[in-house]
Amino acid sequence: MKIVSVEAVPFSIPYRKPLHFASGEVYAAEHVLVRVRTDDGVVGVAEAPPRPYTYGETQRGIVAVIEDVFAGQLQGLTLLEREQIGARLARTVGNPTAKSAIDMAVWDALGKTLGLPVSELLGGYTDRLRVSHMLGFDDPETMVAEAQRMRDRHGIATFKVKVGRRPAELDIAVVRALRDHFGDTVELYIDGNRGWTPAESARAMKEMADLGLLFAEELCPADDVLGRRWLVGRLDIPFIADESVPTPADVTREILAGAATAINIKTARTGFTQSRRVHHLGEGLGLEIVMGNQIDGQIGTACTLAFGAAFEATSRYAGELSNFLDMSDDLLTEPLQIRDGCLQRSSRAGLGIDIDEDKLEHYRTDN
Ligand code: MUC
Ligand code: MG
Repeated sequence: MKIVSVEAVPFSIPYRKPLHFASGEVYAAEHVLVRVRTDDGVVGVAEAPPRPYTYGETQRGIVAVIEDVFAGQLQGLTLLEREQIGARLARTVGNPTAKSAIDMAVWDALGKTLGLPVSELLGGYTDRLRVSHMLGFDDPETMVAEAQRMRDRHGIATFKVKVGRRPAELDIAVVRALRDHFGDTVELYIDGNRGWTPAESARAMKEMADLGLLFAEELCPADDVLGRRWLVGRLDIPFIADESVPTPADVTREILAGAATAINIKTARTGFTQSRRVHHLGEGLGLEIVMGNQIDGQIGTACTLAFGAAFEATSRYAGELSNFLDMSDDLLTEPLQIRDGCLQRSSRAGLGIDIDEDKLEHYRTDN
């Protein structure tokens, strides 16, 4: 069970349908495949998605920090020493997706070594999650058509609508068009990625008061300290903190500050070990939890699913597990399949996924 190497392989897979949102846009999944090997020949995998506009990481930076700093620090530790692994990674500040991918690859290797699914090792609450699909910026007709396509093909009935544009009427028209089209048959919530001011957010929420929104997420920056507290205090639906809560300490700070009433857990930024801490904290504070999407590919989605299915609080709401559908291809031998609006986790050991080596050879960008 001793770790003998940690490998970081950059790859690039184009998006069939790019995603646009208030803080950035994605045209290709330029991620990093992380592989942790043990002296028994077991290989654990996970992926790190660079999100410079959210965490400041780049693809080359992720490869460099893993190769130059983290790989050497972990050599010789066993898969059971996960707190020691975390402590060594924590000597370097930042780099959340690089650290998380290593953590999740370690858990995958541990599950494979023990012959047990990671989701069961974490908590084993259920075997599936309902799926929420994220709709990027476009005009109302295109976004309604996209939602209808997701409904028809995959049975998805929960949609997170990206908002935060100026004027806000652009986004309000989309949410209204979705509600008019689907009536009460779908759940809708919005994510501003900090695009609006607190006052703009309050005005937009007033305009959408009749649209039955489930949540509002990061409409304005948490750094607008008093404005954000003012906004959250006047809403009658939960306000989700996403990019403002990448650590357990941030969750504590933002919740105690009145800057949010619910949280996203993203395994891409807190792995399994830290996500478990965030989950327990959220449970203790009585928060609503939504499993978020870091614009993950299928490897990242399998990780989100494994964690979300492990606990009651993380499987209560639909998880954001469908963004990979917008990619032109992926790296798994058996693609994930969303059926009847749900994604079922693998019952195989570890994460239950296998990398297609031919595809990796084709999409890797380091040779
Ligand atoms: C989301 O929920 O915000 C877009 C930016 C990011 O950090 O994550 C995605 C999705
Ligand atoms: Mg978000």
